[in-house]
Amino acid sequence: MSKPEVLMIGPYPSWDMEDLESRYTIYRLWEVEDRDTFLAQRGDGIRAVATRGELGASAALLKKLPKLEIVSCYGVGTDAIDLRFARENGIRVTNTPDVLTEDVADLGMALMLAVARQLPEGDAHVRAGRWAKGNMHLTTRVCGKRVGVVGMGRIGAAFARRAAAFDCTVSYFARSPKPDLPYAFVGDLVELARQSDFLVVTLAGGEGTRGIVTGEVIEALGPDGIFVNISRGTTVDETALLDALEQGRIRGAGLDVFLNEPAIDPRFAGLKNAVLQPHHGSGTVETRQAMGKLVRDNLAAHFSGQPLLTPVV
Ligand code: 8YV
Repeated sequence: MSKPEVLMIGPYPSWDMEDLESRYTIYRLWEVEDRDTFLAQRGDGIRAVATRGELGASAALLKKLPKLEIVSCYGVGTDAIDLRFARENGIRVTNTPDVLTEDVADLGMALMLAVARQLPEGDAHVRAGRWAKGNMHLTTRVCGKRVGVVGMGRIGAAFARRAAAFDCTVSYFARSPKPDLPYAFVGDLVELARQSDFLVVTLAGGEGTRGIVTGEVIEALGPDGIFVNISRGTTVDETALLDALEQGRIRGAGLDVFLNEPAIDPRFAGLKNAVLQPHHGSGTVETRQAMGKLVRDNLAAHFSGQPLLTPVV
């Protein structure tokens, strides 16, 4: 029997590629120069798409795959996949929830600590030999501070647990209060920012949260406030954030996500008060192995007629 044809939008680690290549006929879209011609020639044989969170699958692409049955996403966020098109056309969609939650929350804590305690400056102070000439300037305490968590899904809750373990007072903004959680719900994001020393965004991306962190929210955080984003760049008014950071209207930011990744706004590179990461919240060997396995297990389940493990659509 011929192997099912799978279109990959971007590469996965070698351990996944080897397994996928042994089970499926794999097309590597990122290596294709003329995508339109390729899709016109091969599109109607493709039964599955394997993508990544940040690469997604647009309706324009999905329309060129008339026999498509499933999109399997390496990532929890499916905001870059046209779910409505998938739903309307009977295409299943899976993602990789849970397995990455703790690592993304860890990176949120790491960014919060790195910005407040100015780890990059400390590192540079030691390496440049400035320590022998004098002590580094003092930084900002994290423990015991007021942390506002924006979004209280799996990642928000995992982050809140970590912040609570640092004796921080946690409050949160979400679509609705979560009565099971021991944190204060604040239904107004500007008010949450006003009450917080650290504002940490853990929301899902997509139209429902686009630009939800407005200039007014950033302003409310104030000159001592630190902003952290481990969700999607789309959730923030990025121009307002850059202006506030450049003008010192907030103290700093720890950012794992941006608009237009990886070609992010060059203004970020000039900021001394921001710690930047290359969308690496889930970027550990352990988590990426679990994510890849989940993508492969979902595809295997689909092609053997078993229930999907983590269906979105
Ligand atoms: C990326 C993510 O998918 O889970 C998500 O939604 O954004 C990330 O885990 C990751 O960079 C894999 O490409």
